[in-house]
Amino acid sequence: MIGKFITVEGTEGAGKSTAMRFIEEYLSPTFPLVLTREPGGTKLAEAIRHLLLHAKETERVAPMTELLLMFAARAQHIHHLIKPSLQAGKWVVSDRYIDATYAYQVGGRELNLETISLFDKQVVGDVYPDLTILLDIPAELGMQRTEKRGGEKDRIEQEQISFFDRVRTTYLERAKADPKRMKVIDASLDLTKVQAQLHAVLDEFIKSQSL
Ligand code: Z5A
Repeated sequence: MIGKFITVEGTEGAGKSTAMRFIEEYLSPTFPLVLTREPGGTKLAEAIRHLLLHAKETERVAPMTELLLMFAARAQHIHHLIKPSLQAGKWVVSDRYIDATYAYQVGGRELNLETISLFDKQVVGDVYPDLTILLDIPAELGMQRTEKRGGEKDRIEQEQISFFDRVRTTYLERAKADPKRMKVIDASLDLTKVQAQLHAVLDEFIKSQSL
């Protein structure tokens, strides 16, 4: 792969969308960027996203169905967008990716880790992020932020606080296990301080690429 792959992760309301805008502003003058998100990023993957987040009205989504749909969307995303973009030398920045599956489906839903690792190997393979920015925030504060923002909660956002606590713990455990790739940012601070941390992480990453 020639381009670089950056992912942004965090629990609900951590500020990922806000961070994506900042990253775009910061990198786009220098690097050819493709901004995307998961679940989603292609037409079919966006249709799967809609099923995943708004299927409540039709029938309850079983945890294993949720997992398989996440990976189905990801397979499309990798094949049609991420891989070709990286091969064309673009920098791909994705709002969520594989770490979200470990955090939400292993941590949150308590699905089997080995099953997910197997799909990780088969579907993601070597299309792993070069840098993952984890926006860390206590679940309660993240929920307060999204409540303040307003709008209807999707199916996953309606989970209990204990679910989001497990999601956060799993994210932090993954970051601890892979500190070179995953950089943790304190997202509970005000926007200027969050942006300064993002700035520092991106600068360090760019510097490491040009060595
Ligand atoms: N999911 C999964 O289960 N498994 C997977 O493998 C994948 C995903 C890939 C969709 O994700 C759902 O899919 C998600 C996980 C699951 N479900 N949940 N929960 P999503 O990324 O589309 O949805 P989200 O996590 O719910 O994102 P969000 O609610 O839009 O939050 P956000 O993008 O992190 O936050 P934001 O919109 O940038 O900020 C929230 C508000 O806080 C907003 O009003 C901001 O202006 C404000 N804000 C942001 N930063 C700050 C600071 N620093 N201070 C004060 N206020 C701030």
